[in-house]
Amino acid sequence: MAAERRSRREFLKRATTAAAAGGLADLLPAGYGEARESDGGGARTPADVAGKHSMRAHAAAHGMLVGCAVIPEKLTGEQEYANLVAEQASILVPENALKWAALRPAPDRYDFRGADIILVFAQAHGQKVRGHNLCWHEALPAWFASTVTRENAAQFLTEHIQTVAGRYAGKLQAWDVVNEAIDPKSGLPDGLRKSPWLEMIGPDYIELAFRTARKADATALLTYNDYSIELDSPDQTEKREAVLALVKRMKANGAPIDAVGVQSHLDASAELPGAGLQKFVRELAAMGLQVFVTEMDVNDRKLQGNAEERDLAVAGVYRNYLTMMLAEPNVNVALTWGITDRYTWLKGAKYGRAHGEPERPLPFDADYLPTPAFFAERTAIDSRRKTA
Ligand code: 9MR
Repeated sequence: MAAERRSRREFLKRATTAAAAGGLADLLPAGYGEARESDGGGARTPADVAGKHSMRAHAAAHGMLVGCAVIPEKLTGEQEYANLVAEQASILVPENALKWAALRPAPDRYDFRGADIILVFAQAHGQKVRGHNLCWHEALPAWFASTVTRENAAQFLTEHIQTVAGRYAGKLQAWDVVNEAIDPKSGLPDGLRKSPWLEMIGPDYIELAFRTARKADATALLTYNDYSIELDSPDQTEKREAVLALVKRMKANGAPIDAVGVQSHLDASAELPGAGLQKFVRELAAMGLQVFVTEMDVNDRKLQGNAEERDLAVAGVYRNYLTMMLAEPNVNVALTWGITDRYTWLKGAKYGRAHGEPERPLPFDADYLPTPAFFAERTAIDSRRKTA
């Protein structure tokens, strides 16, 4: 343990030095390394990121909500995880607990235990909750393929939304009503994804889902959520334009949509999001829609360089991206996809760093210490106007 602490201290010192050398010192607060050293290197939630220095306190001072995807079993089973989520987040989203696969053990049974844990936790800690999601082509239960047909698909979708959105009516900040319905690579009209819902119900499934959600919950902000719509690359530009066209069609048809979720799974080795996304956010604002950063993390698996350099590159993406997004008046909510690198979905052979090193895509590392990305995100929040 002592050796582990020493190496953590050394790492933090090296990170500070690397930041200064790379001209990125402003990504880290003064004394980033020393602060950990004086708290013994093993202390949890160092004082400089707790209380009024926490992400949620900074977000509140700047009129916005900040938070992360959470795992109910960790909220109840791991005190350190629960403490960190309580301290840092003012909005939570279940990473998986509200998906069909989690909620629907059988066609005629619902299991709300995981989602309920999150709602209770949030209420106890003064946090809002987003719902994710009501309609997606993934995370469908095993029985789905053999049970849901062209004949009954619309009924299954409607009943699911009535039951789930109805149960939490009035309690959620927003619902991701339809998730990831656009995929120009599917080669279908309007860039629609070849999903079971499209195949069984047809393109109307999207508006059916939104209209049913509005009837079930009059207050949650109804959201369309998608990924790979951030960059100015040809593929992402095409996808973003298809999302905008979808929203415009929905508005023209009078379908109830309040917001678009930009997932923001970014890659530290790629270009930064820029003018295209900014224009998109403003076009949505002109239509009266909010934009949420719903699932941010920054993948560093393709980066060269040592751990400290890669951490700083990840932090640079956090700062630049969130500074751009949070400057827009209709962007007032930002969540990361998890809070600690210990439980990031980017783990494992597919996404891990070179040489088997773990990914560090989130604001807290696997030991629950803040990464440079934490300070970068907090700095971006601070770049917003202060609330009165
Ligand atoms: O992080 C989630 C992972 O644990 C699940 O196995 C997976 C399938 O349900 O979904 C992941 O979350 C996804 C989210 O629901 C939608 N956008 C992409 C996210 C990462 O794949």
